[in-house]
Amino acid sequence: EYGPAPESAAEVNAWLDSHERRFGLFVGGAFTRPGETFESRNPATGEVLAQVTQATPDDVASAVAAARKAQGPWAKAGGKARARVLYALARLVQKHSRMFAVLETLDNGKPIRESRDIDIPLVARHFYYHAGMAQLQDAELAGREPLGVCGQIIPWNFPLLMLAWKIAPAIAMGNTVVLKPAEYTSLTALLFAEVCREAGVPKGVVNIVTGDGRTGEAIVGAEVDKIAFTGSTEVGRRIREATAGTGKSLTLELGGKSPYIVFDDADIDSAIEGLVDAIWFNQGQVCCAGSRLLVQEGIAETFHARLKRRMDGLRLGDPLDKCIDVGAIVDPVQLKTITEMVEGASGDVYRAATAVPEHGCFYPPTLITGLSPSDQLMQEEIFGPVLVGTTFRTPAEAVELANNTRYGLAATLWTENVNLALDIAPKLVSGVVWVNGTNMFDAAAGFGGVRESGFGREGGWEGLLAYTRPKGSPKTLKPMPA
Ligand code: TXE
Repeated sequence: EYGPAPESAAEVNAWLDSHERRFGLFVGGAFTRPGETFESRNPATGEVLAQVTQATPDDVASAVAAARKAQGPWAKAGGKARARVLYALARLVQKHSRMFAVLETLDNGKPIRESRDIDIPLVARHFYYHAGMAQLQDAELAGREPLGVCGQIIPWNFPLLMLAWKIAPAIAMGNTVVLKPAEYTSLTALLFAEVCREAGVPKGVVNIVTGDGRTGEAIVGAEVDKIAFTGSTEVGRRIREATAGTGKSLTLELGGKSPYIVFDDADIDSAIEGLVDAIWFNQGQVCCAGSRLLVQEGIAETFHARLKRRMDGLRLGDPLDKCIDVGAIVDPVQLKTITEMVEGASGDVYRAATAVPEHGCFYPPTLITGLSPSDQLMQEEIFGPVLVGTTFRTPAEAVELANNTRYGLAATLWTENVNLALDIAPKLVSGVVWVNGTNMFDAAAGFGGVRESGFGREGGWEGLLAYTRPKGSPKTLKPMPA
């Protein structure tokens, strides 16, 4: 059971070889011939996994046309018919889960334990949940109709899971989609395209176009009815500007600098385990990562000492190894950003005394304490395995520090005092607040931010309604008069 399992990559390699390691786009239910391509690499080894097509604006227009053609019949098919397709997708994700997990780990660098036990099961759960919700549209949601064609742009940190968050509710409600995975991690989306064929998804309902930001811009500018974006705050701002006045619906799920507050009565062991999950899960490349540690003064010394000991025990290395806790950073560019941000740090920097592989994009778990609240590292998203922290004296000060950010995606607090938790949680300006736990996700619960973390919710009722409008509202593709 333990140790690297190279044989698990054999079926993935066979699949990549069956495409001669060159992929076209998935448009209208079939793969196009590869156009101009770029490389997708394994960040743990630097090995080129495949060549992926850089979709042009014309390619995007073809995909949108295919989605447009498919949309009417898909909406008319009704909730039950759509549910059958979503259930088939869920079952096939489970059937191919090993292949999806290994491919995700090879392409993204995340530990196989995470892709196998978290990402892929949550993907299946998302399709099961939305299969159930699709049927509701025939009854409880009969007063609402789909938006039409949705352009969806996703990041590289949870490639298949973000795809599921976007595609499942959209197609459940009768929309069709043109989705672009991030350029670092296109491969599980392409495998998913193949699974769509196996599941009997009608041609044109799901279209996958690969490429970088230029392809993303083409989607934003195309004749679509909605843009759903998850990624950096900077690009989110640009998309908001580009869609303003076009009548396109928009949801943005952006960055964060989420506080992780530990009160002096907290169960320290649990709070430390929670912290490992909050900031070292997926190498800290998580939008809601608990990346800002706020510890009450009375326990700060003990807490930091125990945390450092726990950090030293984290194992870094080959993401395919089932014993590994921390895998590879997604790309050399991201690794460079993290390295430079930490090099410029003014506080006390503690690097875990764990062995770091010489080659590949690896960065050790790092803790930086003694920073002032206004310090750049306390304010900016690092998006890596780097925790920054300071201390507080009173609950009021904790709230003030926690809210001292331009973001508002998630917050975690640890205390054994339920009254304190109930008092503090509503005062935190945050899309989600977790108490004595962290990273708790479910398809039935809405997730999303406030402030510069974006707007709109994914999952739950709100996420579903965001892919519909009241029946009979005018289609608003034309620019509004100035
Ligand atoms: O993100 P981008 P990057 C943050 C994190 C990270 C930083 C940079 O801090 O270090 O962003 O990462 C597409 N129009 N997050 O550069 O560029 C792009 O191709 C339309 C937080 O990779 O935002 C990809 O598919 N689309 C975050 C997607 O946007 C454009 C997750 C995200 O890439 C585009 C990722 C454009 N002009 C990064 N430019 C989170 N909240 O989880 C790029 N894209």
